[in-house]
Amino acid sequence: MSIEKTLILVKPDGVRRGLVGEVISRVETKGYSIEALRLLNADRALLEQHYAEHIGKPFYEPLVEFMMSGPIVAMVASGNRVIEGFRSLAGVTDPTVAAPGTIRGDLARDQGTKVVQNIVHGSDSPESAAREIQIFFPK
Ligand code: DAT
Ligand code: MG
Repeated sequence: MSIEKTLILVKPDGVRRGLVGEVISRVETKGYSIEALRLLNADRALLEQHYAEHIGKPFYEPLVEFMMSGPIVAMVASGNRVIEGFRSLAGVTDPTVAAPGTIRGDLARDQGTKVVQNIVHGSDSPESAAREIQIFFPK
């Protein structure tokens, strides 16, 4: 049985605020392993692939603009049930209601922008994880 992997992104708001270490620390403290990590400036083509499911939604263009607004950190984390586990560490999408104790609940809030800025991305299923890891770590 292969150990599960997930794609985690620290979004531009997280990098700008110096929260890369904090996110990595929460992942490692939980007991997951970091398998790969890179800092990059995402371009539109890459984000179109990554956020394909959201194309056409009202927040899609603001989402892409936000994700291109500064460097991001992409990483692959591994461990049993890490996909579900990281989503739990991240908290729900809306940081206003994300539970205290979660990354989004502790570190983010509504900024009044068209797109929700919530520090991190985490794959939501094994299929998404395989697809997204390939986008950010092709080989
Ligand atoms: P998640 O990142 O929790 O998996 P998602 O995949 O539904 O959420 O959406 C991707 C990102 O787009 C999300 O992190 C923040 C933004 N977003 C989602 N729904 C939104 C909405 N209704 N209004 C504004 N931004 C939204
Ligand atoms: Mg998602």
